[in-house]
Parts: sequence; structure tokens; C-alpha cells
Amino acid sequence: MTQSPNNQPWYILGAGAIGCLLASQLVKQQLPVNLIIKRAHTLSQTIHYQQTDLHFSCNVPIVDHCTRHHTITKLIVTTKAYDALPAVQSIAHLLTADAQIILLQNGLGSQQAIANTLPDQQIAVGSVTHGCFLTKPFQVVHAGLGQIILGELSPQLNNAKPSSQFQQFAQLPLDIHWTTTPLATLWEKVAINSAINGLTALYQCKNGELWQNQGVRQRVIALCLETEAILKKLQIPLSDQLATLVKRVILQTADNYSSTLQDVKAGKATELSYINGYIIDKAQIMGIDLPHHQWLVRTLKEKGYS
Ligand code: KPL
Repeated sequence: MTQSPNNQPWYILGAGAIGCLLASQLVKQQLPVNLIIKRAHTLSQTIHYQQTDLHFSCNVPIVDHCTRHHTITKLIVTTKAYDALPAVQSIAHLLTADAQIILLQNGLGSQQAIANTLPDQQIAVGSVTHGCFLTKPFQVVHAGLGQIILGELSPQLNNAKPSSQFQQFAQLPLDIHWTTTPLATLWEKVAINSAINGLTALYQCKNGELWQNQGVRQRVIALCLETEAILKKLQIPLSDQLATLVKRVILQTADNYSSTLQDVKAGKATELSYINGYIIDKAQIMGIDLPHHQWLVRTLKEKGYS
């Protein structure tokens, strides 16, 4: 029996906080979903979702990434940026030629690398601002309601509305918005993160502390000015002056530990190569030095954070 595209299951690659959040929301909408896990030892996994005093648990089938018994037409990739390309390559043999793929990585660079290896599939890229974390594997706390801004990567598919399977995803109750300029959205997030994340890792501080110390605040502003100059050259618009956007995010997330500081504390690799590193690479192609970004990346490397 052939399944209609709407009934075909979603597959999620990456069982971190965002992967578990999405899996739980798909199950809640009674949409079939599988989690793809390397060297899976179990056939299903219970995901616990918590948002303040709302709790629920759901069971999600687990698929090993080496399986040959599945055909994937709907894929969501929620791995770290540096894991995204190898993870997608590891399941590429399961993807149909018309598969629809949603990439939700931080930073920029990984999305284009995946699109280059999958020229036929339809790819949407997105930026997630929901605050969530795992208390244990598969136990996700949805601590801050945010948004997902999503759009198709391929310019000829620049529709104002999401196409078929993307529409199903866009209906999840996660304040999902569709854009025709997803790269500008991702660039704005990269620009903001590039002035916050690395500095919080360097000074081992909460986001809000970056604005409290005058010397550190000046570093934030210097990073913003360098990034803004590059974005101007690339003709990528921002919704406001970068320092204003960054100050707003710092104050709104004052009590947060940035994802980069959390990675450093957990002894994991950071995604800074896809944030500050991406901006430095773009500048280098144009023959421009970015002394503040370069200093930040170099100083973090000297401390052993990459
Ligand atoms: O996106 C973030 C991150 O930590 O990666 C911010 C907005 C800085 C919130 O912590």
C-alpha cells in the first residue's frame, strides 16, 4: 500500500533538545515520527516534555542510521552544525530524490555544504529561538517560548507559502513563520550570536553580564561594527542597527548561559566556526581583516575551545 505524502513519517536526525522538542510536538499532533540514532540499542524511546507545569510523555520509534529498511521523504536535521553534513551523508542512501529536508542548525555554512551534496532534494533552512534543554537524554524542558523562522534555500522555489510537506511542519504549535529570505534571517542571528556567544565563553559569564561591564560592552560593540561592515558589503539587510539588536537580545536573555558557554562547560566543541569563523571567512574572501573577531577566535583557541 502506498502512503499519501502527508502520512509518510518524519525522521529526525539529532536527538538533542530541539530534536526531542520537535519529536514530542509531532507526536502530539498525531503525526508519525522516527528518531534516527547512531548504533541504536532500542526500538523505541520515551520522550518526556515539560513546559512549566505541563508535562507529557510519548513513545517515539528509533531507527539506526545504518538501516536499509526505511525510505525517507521528510527529514529534519537538528544536530550541531559541525555534525550536520556527516550525519546527513550517513543516511543519504535512504533519502528519496524528492525528499524534503529541514535544516535547523545554528550558524551558517553547514546548510550550504549539505545543499551542495543534495542538489535534487528540496531544502528549507531555519532559525530556532525556542529556549529548551535536556535534563537527561530524551527529557526536554521547554523553558522559553520562541519562534522558528523557516524558508526554502533554493531561490527558484522562493514561494511566499511553504510547499506541501513543509506546510505540515509549519503547522506545529511552535510559532513557526515562513520567509522567502531565510538566509537573511540566519545572517541576522549569526551576526547577533557572533557578538555574544564567544565573549560569554571567554569571560564565563551569563549573557546579561556582557552589558554590565563597560570594557566588555565595548568589545561587544566593536564586534557588531565589524560584522555590520561586512553585511553592508554583502548587501544583507538587518532589521535594525546590530548593536541595538544585540543589546536587546542580551537584556532579554540576561539570565541565560549562551549555547557556546554551555558547550564549553560540557567539554563539547563549540559552533563558533559557523558563527564568528563564517564571518571571518566571508571577510577574507573580500580581502578584509576583522581584528576583533580574529582576536576573539584566536583567544578562545588558545584556551583550548574550538
Ligand atoms: O542564541 C543564543 C545562544 O546562546 O546560542 C542566545 C540568543 C545568545 C541566547 O543565549
